[in-house]
Amino acid sequence: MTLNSQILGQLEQQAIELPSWAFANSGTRFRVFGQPGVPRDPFEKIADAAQVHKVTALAPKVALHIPWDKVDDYAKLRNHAEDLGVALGTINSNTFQDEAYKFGSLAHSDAAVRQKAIDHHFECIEIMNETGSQDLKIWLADGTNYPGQDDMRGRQDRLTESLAKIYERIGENQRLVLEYKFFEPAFYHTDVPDWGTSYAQVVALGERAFVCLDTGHHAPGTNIEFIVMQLLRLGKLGSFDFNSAFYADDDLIVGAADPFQLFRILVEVVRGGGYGPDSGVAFMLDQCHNVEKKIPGQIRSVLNVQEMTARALLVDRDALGAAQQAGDVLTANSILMDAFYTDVRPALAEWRESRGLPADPMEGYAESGYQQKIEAERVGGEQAGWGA
Ligand code: PSV
Ligand code: MN
Ligand code: MN
Repeated sequence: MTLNSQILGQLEQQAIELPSWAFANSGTRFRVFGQPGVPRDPFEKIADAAQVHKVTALAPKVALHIPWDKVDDYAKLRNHAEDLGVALGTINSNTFQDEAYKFGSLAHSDAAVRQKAIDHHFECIEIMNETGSQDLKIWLADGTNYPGQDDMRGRQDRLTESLAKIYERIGENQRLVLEYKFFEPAFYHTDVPDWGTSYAQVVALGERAFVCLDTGHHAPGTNIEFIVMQLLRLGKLGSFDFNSAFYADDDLIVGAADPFQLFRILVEVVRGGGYGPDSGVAFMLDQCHNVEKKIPGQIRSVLNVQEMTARALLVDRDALGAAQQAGDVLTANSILMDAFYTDVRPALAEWRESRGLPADPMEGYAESGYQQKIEAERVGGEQAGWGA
């Protein structure tokens, strides 16, 4: 099995958005281990993200998180990004770090708190207008810890109303993307816990509202590729937050914990028309690099996505369809496994070299001297926001 020119043409179109927060210091609730050379401001986060794109040609956009990436002049930030060969991408809102949001934000029982959260999203939309961003991504920590703590039905109704107000402000060429997560920080119920709830909410909003699927936001054992298939079938898969998990929202390097799961997801993405610039499906990473270095961590991640996409594109669709139609279980399964077990790394390395990229981008970055430079120059780097 080889990567023919058609597959290479498809791979050339791959674009993965990097999260700005992956470059800053992050950790767990137990400890944030600071690293030398981490960015001190959003400008430096973008400079680091641009290094990933430089050695891989895979990561042309950087997602921002507000207020973690708040600056006085977004046009300046946009120009800075463009000068470095990348663009500003998704704007992520934050309604989980303010004292007012102790009992929720868009679903809160107090209208004043809901309005505060809505206003924050209005501010995010204004920022999107300046950064040229297409997507407003909303992940809510809203939920309760104890049965009876609040009325789940009332919260869901309030959430619908709040989202409608935000959606009204979304521009013609913008989208609202609603992310779900089954638990944490709320431990009894979460207001947007699953794809079905996110789907119901975005369908009620309209055609520019979509679901965001974060691969780490499901209970262990969940068949995530089935959800991918269903959302693509329904035309409501807006974006991915890729990462990997052994247990819950681990935010580890995508493809690290379960490469086969990443393959199965990408097979459904390709099957469902979710791959490519016109698919309407944004590939994003949502990861934390707590113990490994940040920039190489992101390089490893985008390469993992590229390798697994190549394998998904290798699946012999015609032969698979015929075997499925004939009820030939073992042949159908082996066609899929043949693609999964194909080592595409040598072919990808050769292809990169032919495009003027380092055959091994990890090595290319290590040899660039950038890491040594930032470690020497930057003192007092930022926390991602999680530990702040
Ligand atoms: C919290 O679980 C979370 O990891 C969500 O996945 C968001 O996408 C991300 O934080 C940034 O807000
Ligand atoms: Mn996420
Ligand atoms: Mn998460």
